[in-house]
Amino acid sequence: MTTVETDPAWLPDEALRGVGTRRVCVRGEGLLVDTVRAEVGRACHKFGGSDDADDAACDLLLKVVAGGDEGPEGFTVTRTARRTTLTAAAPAGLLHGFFHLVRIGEAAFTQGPDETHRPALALRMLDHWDNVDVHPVMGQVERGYAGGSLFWRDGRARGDLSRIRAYARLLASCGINALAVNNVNVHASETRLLTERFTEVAAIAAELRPYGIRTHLSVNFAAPLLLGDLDTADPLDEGVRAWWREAADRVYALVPDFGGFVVKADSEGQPGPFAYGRSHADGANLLAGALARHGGTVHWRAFVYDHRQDWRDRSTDRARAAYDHFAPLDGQFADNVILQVKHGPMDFQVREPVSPVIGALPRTRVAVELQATQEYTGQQRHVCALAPMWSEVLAFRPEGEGGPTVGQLVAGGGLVAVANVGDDPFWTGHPLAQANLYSYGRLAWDPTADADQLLDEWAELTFTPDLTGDPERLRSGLRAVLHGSWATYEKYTAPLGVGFMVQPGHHYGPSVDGYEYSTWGTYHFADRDGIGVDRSRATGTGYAGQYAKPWADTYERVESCPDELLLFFHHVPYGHVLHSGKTVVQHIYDTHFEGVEEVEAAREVWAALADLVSPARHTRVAELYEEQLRCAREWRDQINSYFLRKSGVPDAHGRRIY
Ligand code: GCW
Repeated sequence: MTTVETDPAWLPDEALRGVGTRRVCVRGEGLLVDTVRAEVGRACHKFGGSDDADDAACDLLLKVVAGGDEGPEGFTVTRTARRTTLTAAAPAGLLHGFFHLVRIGEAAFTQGPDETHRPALALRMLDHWDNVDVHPVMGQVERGYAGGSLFWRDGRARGDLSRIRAYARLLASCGINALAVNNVNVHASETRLLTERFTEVAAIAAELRPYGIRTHLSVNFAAPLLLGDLDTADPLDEGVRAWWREAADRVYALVPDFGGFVVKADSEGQPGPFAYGRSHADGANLLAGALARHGGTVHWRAFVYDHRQDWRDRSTDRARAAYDHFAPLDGQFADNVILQVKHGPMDFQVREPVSPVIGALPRTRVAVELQATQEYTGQQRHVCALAPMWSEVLAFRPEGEGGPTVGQLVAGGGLVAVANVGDDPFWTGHPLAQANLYSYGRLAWDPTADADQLLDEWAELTFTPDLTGDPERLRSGLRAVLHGSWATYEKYTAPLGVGFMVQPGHHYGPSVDGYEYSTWGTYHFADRDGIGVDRSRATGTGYAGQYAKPWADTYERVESCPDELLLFFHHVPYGHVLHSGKTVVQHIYDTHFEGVEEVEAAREVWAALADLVSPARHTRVAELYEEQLRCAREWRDQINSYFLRKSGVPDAHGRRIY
């Protein structure tokens, strides 16, 4: 691997030229206004503008106007021939507005209609699955593909926190405003972050704060017990309540703007309220009670299922679990509890239906959790731009046509993504994986934004210094490698929504039966005649019935189920003809050949950009394309061979299958 200095990602100096060449005036007070002032100062110093123009003489005026109606984070841009004015009702709005101006570049200084922008979602969060200690199996960052943790090193918070400040700046510039600093699997030493080690969290919070990012902490539900203070963690025990109250009080004494707790309870071995015969509402409300008077929030994860099931037992369906556990609890959660639901019912597969939980708790604040880290989507060795998938999720209407979108339903809860960042010089390992972080933040700000446009926007900023040679060739090359990359990845991996087929444990690369006889509830049931999981009400697990009527009906029947989800909902013969007109098995062969061809083509497109892209970035991506291609061929050949051998049906085009 080539090494480079820390990459500027989507904020290369050059991207600030527009602001930096102007006579700028910043008005207002407070930490975030000071941040804007410092940004302006740096840009002007670099590009020869002035950062101390007075109101009358400036051509860019940024000011906080108390009483404005932009809300806590919104802003208004007014562009006349003489001057561009950015106003915000609060400092956070000024900061977001500043980065908006950076994003639109010279267009900020051409005349145009007034525009007011406000985030659709108040909470736009990243969850870091970072461990303080290096975990023997999971390493330092669980499902991390970009090196070690940005926050933790050698068993404690890093001494040099400057990179965290740079990170906060990147996050703020794409709209993110909250971050959890440790893994939801809270191991022994991480449990102590809440108590005697909270000063380390406070030091990190101090670096995130100037960019408007609130710090959250993942906590261990059994902390009062595990830390040896009490002999129970029962949520209804008075002593347990007092323990959490005191813990929260100490936290807020050090970090008054602390965001709250993230909790993975009764999930994959983490402790939870079930041990005491209590419900998840009891558990969540315990922590909510401790945080309420400080304005904190509990993010309670809905990822609760039986991870020790018997593959012989066809009646248990992991996909059903979150709904079965949580839908009956609607109305029982405190106001400062947010139920955090993975976007699909399983686990961040390349294709899943939208989780039926999202629309099932109208009296509960629900947040949707996405996975920016590419656990099942190529582990940041493959290009897989996820914005198109996330857009589909956010545009889904759980109640059918006329009902609200997922983006609208999560307005009270927010959007969360598992971070894809580490201490790698490119932040995300694969340089093009930065696009996932960026587009996530932008979609959280505006869930209706066009996914491809966001990818273009990311490219335009990131490649600003490279856009001097032959900008149109570079732009179209970047579009070609990014826009269709999720579709390509889907083609060469698990077909038609069936999921998994990955190597157990680390989840990289193919293993068709890797999870077929395991305890994890992730099966495809392929035999000589057919494949897929019957989740219908009529003859299957009944999962389809967890949706509101229009979707329950759509998914229930093979005829109306969309092709891309067919094997998620139904077990069908290999000869079943899809809406596309192809049989299932021919679809499998065709998509796997095509997927590899598309990777070959993308690799060529990238190679042809060598003269336009900075060498460090170009080389890193080129190296990774070799691995992506090797792995895609492995997927193609294992999947195609598996289904040829199972079904005995030859490829209609006589291509090579092993
Ligand atoms: O996707 C799975 C991962 C686990 C993860 C878990 C979760 C943090 O394989 O590594 O644990 O989900 O979301 O809790």
